[in-house]
Amino acid sequence: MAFWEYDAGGEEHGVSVINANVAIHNPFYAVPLYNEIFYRDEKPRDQSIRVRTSYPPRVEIVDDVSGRLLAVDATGNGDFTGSGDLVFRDNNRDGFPDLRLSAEDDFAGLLLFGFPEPDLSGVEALEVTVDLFDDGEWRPAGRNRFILD
Ligand SMILES: [Ca+2]
Ligand SMILES: [Ca+2]
Repeated sequence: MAFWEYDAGGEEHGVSVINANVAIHNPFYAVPLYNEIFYRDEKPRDQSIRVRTSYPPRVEIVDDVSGRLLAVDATGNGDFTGSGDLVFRDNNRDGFPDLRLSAEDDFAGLLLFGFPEPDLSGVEALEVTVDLFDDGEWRPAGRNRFILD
C-alpha cells in the first residue's frame, strides 16, 4: 500500500508548480509524477529545473508537451555533474536542464519518472521536490511525498 501527497508552493511567483498526480508504485517500473507548471509572464523563458529526492532513486525529467527527455539525474540529488547524470537541454547554459516556457501558453508540464530501488524496506517515505531557479536562487516549487506502509 502506498499513496502520494502533494504540496505546491510559491503561487506568488511568476512560475509555479500547481499540481501533480501519480500512479501506482511497482518496484519494477518507473513511478511517473506529473507536475503542471503555471507561467504568467509575457516573455518566453528557459526555466531551469532540478529535482531532489529524499532517498536516491534515478530520476528522468521529461518535457510533457514535446515528450522530450530533458535530463537524467542518476542519484536524485539535484546535481547533474555526477556519474550517470545527463543533461540534454540546457539552452541557458547553467548546467541544469530547462523547460521552455512560452508567452502564449500559461501551462507547461513536467513529467518525472522515478526509479526507486526494488528493496525499500526500512524506508517510510520518499519525497521528490521540484525546484525552479528564479531570481538568482533555487526555490522549492512542488513537493511530492510517497508514503510506504
Ligand atoms: Ca546527480
Ligand atoms: Ca538550464
